[in-house]
Amino acid sequence: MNNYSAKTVVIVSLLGALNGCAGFMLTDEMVEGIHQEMDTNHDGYIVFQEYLQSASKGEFLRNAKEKGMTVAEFQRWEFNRADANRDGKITPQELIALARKEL
Ligand SMILES: [Ca+2]
Ligand SMILES: [Ca+2]
Repeated sequence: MNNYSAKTVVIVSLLGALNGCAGFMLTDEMVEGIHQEMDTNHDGYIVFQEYLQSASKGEFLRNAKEKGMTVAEFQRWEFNRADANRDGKITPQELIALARKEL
């Protein structure tokens, strides 16, 4: 569980970049590492269910409020931002592209 909270902080920083709460450079290798940790069944993709486990309810709620969305709306919106080709799976390449775009 210690791992889990460290991972959560990094992911919130990564995907929260648009909200202005990020600010440090992530290398491709670091993003790949984040992807591997979020991909809990290790099939090479992050699906929506795995994404939902990447942050606590409180963090999702805080981010949703900042955007003026419900938690469900925010989660769908954020997942779709990362899932560039809308196939329901986030690849390491898609996560790297998102990180490059936002940082
Ligand atoms: Ca997976
Ligand atoms: Ca995809």
